[in-house]
Amino acid sequence: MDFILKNIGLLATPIGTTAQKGGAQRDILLLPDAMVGFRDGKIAYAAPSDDSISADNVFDCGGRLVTPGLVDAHTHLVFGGWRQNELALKLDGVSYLDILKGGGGILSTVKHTRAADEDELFVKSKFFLSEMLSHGVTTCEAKSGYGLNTADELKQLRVIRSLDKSQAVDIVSTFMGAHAVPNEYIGNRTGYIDLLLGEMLPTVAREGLADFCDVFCETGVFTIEESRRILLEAKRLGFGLKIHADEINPIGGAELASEVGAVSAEHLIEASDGGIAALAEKNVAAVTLPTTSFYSDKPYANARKMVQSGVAVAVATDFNPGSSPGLNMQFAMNLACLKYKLSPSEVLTAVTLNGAAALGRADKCGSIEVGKQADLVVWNAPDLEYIFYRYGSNLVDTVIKGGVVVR
Ligand code: IZC
Ligand code: ZN
Repeated sequence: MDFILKNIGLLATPIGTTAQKGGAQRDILLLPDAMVGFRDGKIAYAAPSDDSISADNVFDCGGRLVTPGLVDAHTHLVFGGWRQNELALKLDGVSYLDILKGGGGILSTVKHTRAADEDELFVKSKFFLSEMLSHGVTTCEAKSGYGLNTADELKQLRVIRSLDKSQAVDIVSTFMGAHAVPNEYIGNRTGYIDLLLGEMLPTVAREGLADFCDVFCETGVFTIEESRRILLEAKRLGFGLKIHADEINPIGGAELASEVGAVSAEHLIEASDGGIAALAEKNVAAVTLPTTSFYSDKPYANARKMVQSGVAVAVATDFNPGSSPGLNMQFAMNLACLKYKLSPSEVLTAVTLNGAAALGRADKCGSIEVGKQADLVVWNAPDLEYIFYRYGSNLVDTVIKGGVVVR
């Protein structure tokens, strides 16, 4: 063994290489007095303490809680500028979609992202990743969608690729050219969709710059028909599919996710009962985003119903400069527990194994099991309830990524 974590007070982890849904979402392993050993960056032992096992490096957890590293399965990580000016508009009751219609919102971030060069975006986002890591995140997703032309979408995706290679957090990349229709195509939506299908998607595919394709399927953004067309072409080119579905209006995004065979549907605040049933039927994971509900002062997704219906529920931050300018997964976990009424064990699965499954990585990370990447968090906490009960402080003691202490 290269490395041993000993004196773990409680090891808490979901088990499996696929998403856990229904009753299985809360069916986690809770092992007191445990030990975890690593070899070559992978977990080689995870079981009750055993004094006969030795290693070159030993880390004493001092009786603390250990969980898998957190997976933030939905972020808009790479962007220019900020949007603090929208706070006053929000307080005056101007809606997110009205801000966008007025050329602000996403379109304001597009302006600043286009104006920024790769180095600037890289340095800014790298700082976010280090903050995410310090809060326990070892894998995240990052979407493009603030370029909205071929060159600037590619620029964002190249920054994501460089970031993945240059720091500890693993990043899964999603192409989201269908985030909004850019100013120069307002009045010519079809022209933009033709550009997206004819130039952006094939180039991103050829350069291998993204694993997934996502569409903001929403009133005033992309319709169900437009989203279907984009997603089916992305599927044909080999992308996994994601959809921003039924966030603000119940227009059938969840049903579309099921129809096109998406890996995940995201937001789902307004998803219909039929939409939730459709997700369950086709094994589409629900990536729910409670900090967005909090920050936008919107209702919370019915995650309890999703679990009851057999949908695998993940919880992520939606970190972006508009509707969720916070990247603390621990706050998302607090809200998922308090507002979704999910139990601590259900939320733990949501932010580890189910998040990994929503990124197609459940065979590699998301649980503490022999053969998986050694991505773990040692918490300043004696048990699992504690990290849902305390809020507002960073409760991470130590983060281990690929068998190395990184924080
Ligand atoms: O920049 O507003 N919802 N896209 C869809 C976002 C939020 C990000 C943004
Ligand atoms: Zn989003």
